[in-house]
Amino acid sequence: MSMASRKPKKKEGGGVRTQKASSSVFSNFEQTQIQEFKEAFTLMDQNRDGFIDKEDLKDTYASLGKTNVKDDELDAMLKEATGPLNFTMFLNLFGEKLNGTDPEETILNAFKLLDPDGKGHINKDYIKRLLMSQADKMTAEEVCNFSVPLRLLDDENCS
Ligand SMILES: [Ca+2]
Repeated sequence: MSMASRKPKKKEGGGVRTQKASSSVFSNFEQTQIQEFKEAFTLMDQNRDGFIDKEDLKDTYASLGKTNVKDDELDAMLKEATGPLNFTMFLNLFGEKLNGTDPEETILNAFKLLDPDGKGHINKDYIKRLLMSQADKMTAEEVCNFSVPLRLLDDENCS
């Protein structure tokens, strides 16, 4: 057999390829989308240590005017993560849900996650300030134009 001298095929990587999971989740999204997710993540990572934990969620809710969130609810949210909730994990968990066609929509989707029942407990002035300072810096009119149909803002100033 002339094939006898075949080289043993080197096993790819050989070891654990932990990077694979993270690179595949990133490859699901456009670079610009990832940037948008990063903005949303940064907004929620209140103490900027690269991980979203219970305190961050509490602070995020508090900054949105919602201070009566139960620990149980926060634990339930964090339980969805299989490890520390860093940006990669955040993408894995929320990427699909956050996916929007533009930065504003992405950020709004992030807020919808924070107020899943649409009870409107999110402070509308905060959202407005946010939308007018983030991304493409929307005007007050633009904020009205898309947030009212989405029932995110029930703003009497929007006509
Ligand atoms: Ca944090």
